[in-house]
Formats: sequence, C-alpha cells, structure tokens
Amino acid sequence: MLDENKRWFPEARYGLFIHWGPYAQYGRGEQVLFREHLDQADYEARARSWNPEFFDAKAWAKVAADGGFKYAVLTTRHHDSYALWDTKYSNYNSMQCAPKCDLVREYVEAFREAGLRVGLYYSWADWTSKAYWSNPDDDLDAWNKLRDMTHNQVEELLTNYGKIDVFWFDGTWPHPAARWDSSGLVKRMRELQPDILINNRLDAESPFTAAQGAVEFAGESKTMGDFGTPEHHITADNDRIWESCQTSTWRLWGYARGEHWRPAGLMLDYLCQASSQGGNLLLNVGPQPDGRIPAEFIDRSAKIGEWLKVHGEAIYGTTRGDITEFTTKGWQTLRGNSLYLIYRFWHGEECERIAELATPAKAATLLSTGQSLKVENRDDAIYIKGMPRVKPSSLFPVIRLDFGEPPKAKEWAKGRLWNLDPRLMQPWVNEIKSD
Ligand code: FHN
Repeated sequence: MLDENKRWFPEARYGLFIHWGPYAQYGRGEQVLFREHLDQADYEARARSWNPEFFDAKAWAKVAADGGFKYAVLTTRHHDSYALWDTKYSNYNSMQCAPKCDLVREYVEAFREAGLRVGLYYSWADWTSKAYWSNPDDDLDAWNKLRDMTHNQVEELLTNYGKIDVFWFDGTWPHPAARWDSSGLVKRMRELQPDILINNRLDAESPFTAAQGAVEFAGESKTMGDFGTPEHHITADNDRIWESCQTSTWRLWGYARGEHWRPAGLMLDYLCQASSQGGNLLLNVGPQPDGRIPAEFIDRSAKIGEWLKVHGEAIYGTTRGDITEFTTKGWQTLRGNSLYLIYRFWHGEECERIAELATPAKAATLLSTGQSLKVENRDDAIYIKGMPRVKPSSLFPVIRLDFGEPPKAKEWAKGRLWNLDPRLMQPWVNEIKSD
C-alpha cells in the first residue's frame, strides 16, 4: 500500500524530464562524450567554459506549468559527471565553472514557486573515472572513493535544497547494487527525506559478477525503489506504481540540433496510454546550450496544456481504465463511478455504441464542449446519442460516462483479443449463417 504522503505521485500522472548539461553544446544528445569517443580533456575544457547566458529557471517553470506538468525531474549530474550545483565533492560544477551559478537551486526554487513538485536526476555512472570502468576488485580504494563520492553528493542534494519530492537515479551499469551500496544509500535518503519517492535504477547486471537476473534494461531493479521506470515504452507494472519516460524528439534526451520533434498528438497519446494503464508519463525536453527551452517543445507542450485545462479530469487523479475493449477508438481512464472515453480517433457518427459494459450509465458529458449527451441503456449495449459529427477538440475529444457505481465489463468483455477464454464468445456467433 502506497504511503499517503506519496499518493500525489500516481495522482499527478504527468512530469517533465529535463536533460541539460554541457553536452548540449555539441547538439548531438546527452551521450556524445561516449557515443563519439570524444577526447576527455577537450570535452572537460569545453564543459568548464560552458555558460548558458539565457538560462531563466522561472521561464522554464512557466513552460512546465502552462504545459500541465505537475512535477519535474532535472539532470543534476549526467554520465559526464558535470554537476549543476555547488558541490564540495568536485570542482567540475556550475558554481566553480563558467556559469558561477547553482543551477539546481535556481530550478528547485522556481519550480516550487510555480506550484510544481521537484525531482532530481543523478547518474551513478561517471565516464571520467577510471574506477567506474574497472572491476572494483582491481583497486578497491579507488572504487570506494568513487562510491563514496556518489553517496556524499546525493546527501548534499537532499540536505541543501529543501524538500525534494522525487529522486531519479540512472546509470548503475556495469556495477550491481552491492557495489554501489545503493540500499544503504536509500536507507540514508529516507532518513533525510522520509516522503521522497526513489526510482528503481539501483542495481545492474554486471560483467564483473555472476548474473542475478533481478534487473531489467537500464538497471531497472524489479524489487528496489518506489516506482518502475520503463524507458521508451509504456508497459504497466502490476506490482507497484510506475512512470514511463519518453523523449519529445525521436530519440535523444539531451539537446540535438536538427532532431525530429514528435507531434503534440503523439505526446498526448503517451500520456493517455500511460494513464489508461495506471501509470505516469515523464516527458523529456533537452534545453539548448544557451539555456532556452526549444520553441518546438514550448509550442507542443502548450497545446497539451490547453487540452488538459479542459480534459484534465480524465488524467489527473484517475486510476487504470481499460475496463473494456476500446482499441478502435482510444483510451479509457477511471475515477470512482466515472469512466472517461478518450478518443484518439473521432469517427464522427451521431451515435456511440458501447456493448461491453454491464453497468447501466446514468449520464454522458462531452468534456470538450461541456454538453450533455443522451444515454440509452439497452440489453445489447449503452447508446450515447447526440455526438457531434465534427471533431470537438483539436487533439483528443473526451466523453465522461457517469454510473451509480464503479463500471464493470460484461463477463465476455473482461478479456482482450488473443488473451481471453474463447468459449465466452460462442453466444456471440450468428448461428443462422445465410450460406
Ligand atoms: O544513458 C541514459 C540516457 O542518457 C538517458 O539519461 C536515459 C533517460 O532515462 N537513461 C539512460 C539510458 O537508459
């Protein structure tokens, strides 16, 4: 059972992921140092001189608030180990380098002021460290020094910036939980911030030790942490709360000049799909090296924000929908006795027929216009009449169906295609074939 103090997270449903750091200067994503095997000294020199002259945390927070985001997660340190805060454990940071600014403090204060919950991303991986690329047994002192650095920096972030709502670890590979002592660190983090939500990137399959098998793709532990983190895919975790992270461009998380932007409709689809399956969406943006959020993102995010202003009740605070088959039309979310029909495809017919629901409906409201629609409960189906032929929303129209109790599907409609008891469909077969 999720603690009351953490219930805000699944109710929020929509978070902003921010991948930002000196790698933005290259305009080829957040992993350019490794992916292009850049000279480490050149990269470091360029990073130390990186100065985002137009960085304005309040402007970022406004984009997030206008976009309907309820929380955000900023990369305080990515795999290149440059720190966006005034850390005393490394001089490779934004206070001692060109910005002369604690960028994390600016972010935390501005987002809180804008009413958002604040999250911090932290990379275990440090691509500038030989110990990171080594088997710890080869030089335990060096390994312990690296491990202790991560623990000390995490403690700093959870001590010097007030209440932190989410901590988003990443990059455990190639070292497993035992080497990082991640459970020891989690224990300390809960002492410092009892209500904090910590993700599951706390373990890794390691080439240095025998496989344990309790870890998925990006060091996603099946057992550790408070929430699952499916990446680039939306897959429900039936055992605990989860959050799918997705890019707003085709592939890269950090700023990438010339990258392709996903349309607002596709991003909203991710949010509706995650919500319909009972999870959150953490949608990413990679700010420019000068500190500004790309206009392409602001435009798309604002469109989704406008949609959420009218249809937000179909997302925020809802629970897993998916009560009946709805693939040919869209997604479903649930809130108590109300079922939200989120139309990815508006068929434009005057009447909607829902055959799968056993619970009679009391009312239907087209949220996009606020108009009430006529409902008829017949033996074979629920009919919703008066549907506008013209799509009533530039993105996804939503109908709220209200019931006297939480709606249930008919027995035969509980399963999904290819995954149900086929015998339940026998009565559906039309015996009198006109052959
Ligand atoms: O290597 C990182 C990657 O750069 C990015 O930060 C994503 C975001 O979830 N996580 C890792 C890949 O799984």
